[in-house]
Amino acid sequence: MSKDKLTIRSVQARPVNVPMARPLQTSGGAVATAPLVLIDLTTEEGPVGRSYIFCYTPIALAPIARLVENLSDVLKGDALAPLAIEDKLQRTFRLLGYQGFASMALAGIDMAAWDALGQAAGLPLVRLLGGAPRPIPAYNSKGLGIIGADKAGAEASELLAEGFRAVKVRLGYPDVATDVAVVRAVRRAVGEGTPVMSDYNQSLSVAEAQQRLRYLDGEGLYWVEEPTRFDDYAGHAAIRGKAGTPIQLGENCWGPHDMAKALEAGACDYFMIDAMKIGGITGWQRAAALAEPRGIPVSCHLFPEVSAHLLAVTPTAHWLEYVDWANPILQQPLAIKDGSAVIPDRPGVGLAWDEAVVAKYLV
Ligand code: SMN
Ligand code: MG
Repeated sequence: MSKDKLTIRSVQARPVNVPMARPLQTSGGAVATAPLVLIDLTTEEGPVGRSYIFCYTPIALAPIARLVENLSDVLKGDALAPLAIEDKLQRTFRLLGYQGFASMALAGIDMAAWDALGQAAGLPLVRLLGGAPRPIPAYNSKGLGIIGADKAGAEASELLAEGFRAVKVRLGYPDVATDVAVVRAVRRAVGEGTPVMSDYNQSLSVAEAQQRLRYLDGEGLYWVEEPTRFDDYAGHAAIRGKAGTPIQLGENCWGPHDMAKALEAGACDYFMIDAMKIGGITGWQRAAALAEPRGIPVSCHLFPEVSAHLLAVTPTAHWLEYVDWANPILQQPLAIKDGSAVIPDRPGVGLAWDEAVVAKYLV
């Protein structure tokens, strides 16, 4: 059978709850494990597209996996064309609404579909999208939760020692003095030249954020992420208007439409795309096209494996957020070399499950 025209046979979704070496406490909530739904999209012609979606809490695992599998019958027999799939699933969910679980399911299927296309073409995703592999600068984001100034310095050194040249620290301690003490502890550990990103995880009011940033502006932070609730774009714009540190947001924007509103409001200097919440590879490309004419540097949020390919075809590509949370269930985790992610020279995204480990963490 020809592989240049693929037909969807089935969509399988498996919920796994993967332990994290460093559970992450943020000021907006804790992530204690990596609750992932693994998607296998099987085609009649052979290629199996793979993706995972990140559910934030194990409570959401089973319902999201069920929702994805319920789409198997909706898509069975359809041509494997991501744009047509997106159109069909958006119509399926139009009355329910496009945010939340439905959007996560749609994005997971989109990423698996593009993966299958890459496999059929024998091309890594980056090449399928017209780009060429290159090293993608990465910061280590898998630690430096709310752990206090006493522990932050040592943890920052450990994160850098894993081969990175930048780290991200979570802020939002009960008072700004502790925020500053933590940032200074990290700075002492990593040295002057190392970018230190920071993240408030939506925990401050607008006024509080403006006040804290007056203290933090002198600390040389590379960016301050989500100082207030993610969808208060006017609030972010007001914070940004007074801040001397660049404002980063975007991980919680659902689709390019939310992103357009954030950019329209002047909410941020930098934007970070979450491959799942933005709508998969299809959504990412539209998002990248919004950022380019405005000159907004684009980083990724989570999903480092697929995001490495996508940043390589994003004209204003900035930083890859590295977390290793899916590594235990992957046969070949994303490699880091000289502070940058290495895009694998394998067809598609390059994800393959380590089935023995998957079996262990299956919910
Ligand atoms: C984050 C990511 C994933 C879960 C919790 C918190 C954080 C980040 O906002 O940007 O890394
Ligand atoms: Mg964040």
